[in-house]
Amino acid sequence: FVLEQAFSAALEERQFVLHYQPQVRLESMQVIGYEALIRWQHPEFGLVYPDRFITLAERSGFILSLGWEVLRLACEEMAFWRSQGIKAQMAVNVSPLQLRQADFSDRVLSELESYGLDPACLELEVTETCVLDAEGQAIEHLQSLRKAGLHISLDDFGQGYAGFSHLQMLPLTRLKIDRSLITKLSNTHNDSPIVSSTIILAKRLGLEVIAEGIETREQLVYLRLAGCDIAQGYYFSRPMTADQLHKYPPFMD
Ligand code: G
Ligand code: G
Ligand code: MN
Ligand code: NA
Repeated sequence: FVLEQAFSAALEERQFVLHYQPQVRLESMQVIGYEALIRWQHPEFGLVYPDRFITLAERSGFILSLGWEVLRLACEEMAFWRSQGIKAQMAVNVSPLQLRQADFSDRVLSELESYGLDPACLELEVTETCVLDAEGQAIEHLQSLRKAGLHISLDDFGQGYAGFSHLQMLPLTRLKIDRSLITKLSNTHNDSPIVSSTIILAKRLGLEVIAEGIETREQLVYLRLAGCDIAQGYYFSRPMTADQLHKYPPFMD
């Protein structure tokens, strides 16, 4: 199959790269970490975004190899940060299919260990579908990783089922409010009962709240008043290449 060959070749040629988008704690306005976002640096087509290939990678099973490559790249970058004395977390997106691997949690922990990294510096972003998906194994993996100190966040909350039961079934530390809800803020005169009550709900469950897709100062002010802990979006920064990040580290501001 042609696409599968292209994927494997790209992996071998190290054509997959991570871009990093800062996450800002609203209380201190300091960058506390970055979300790693994958891109395919294609020799012919240029920079290819994940919406063009993640679904295909999931269908072909390539997402498993790709997932380990992403983790390796993230650990490499975090090891570099550590060598520079930079304390920042890394959030990595995880496909539900990855959580079906019997050795998933063990392998994540041994990867962290091989780079000498504290598990608390890694956050896994999972989606609600992983609950429906993997016959309990997904949740067990997340529980062991949580126990080992990793952060687990529920990504894209408010986009799909937004099921309350999922919030209690998963060993979460953070809830990520989907961009679509944040975008709507500006159209509703910056008031949203859905956003503000989601924040209250999350806090009652002992979770930190991250809002993604923040683009305006008005959204920032609203979210801060509503008790949101952390924010991410173009208002602060677009996802940056490693070079950009090293040259203009926003955490130095
Ligand atoms: O960066 P961008 O907005 O184009 O990302 C689009 C989507 O791709 C996001 O929903 C994100 O969750 C997903 N994505 C980005 N990087 C990864 C990755 O490393 N693994 C997986 N499974 N999904 C990713
Ligand atoms: O994991 P997830 O699917 O949520 O990935 C977030 C995606 O949203 C990334 O592809 C990122 O490039 C994109 N993104 C991040 N901040 C903003 C923003 O402020 N506005 C818009 N339109 N997209 C954003
Ligand atoms: Mn994400
Ligand atoms: Na998201």
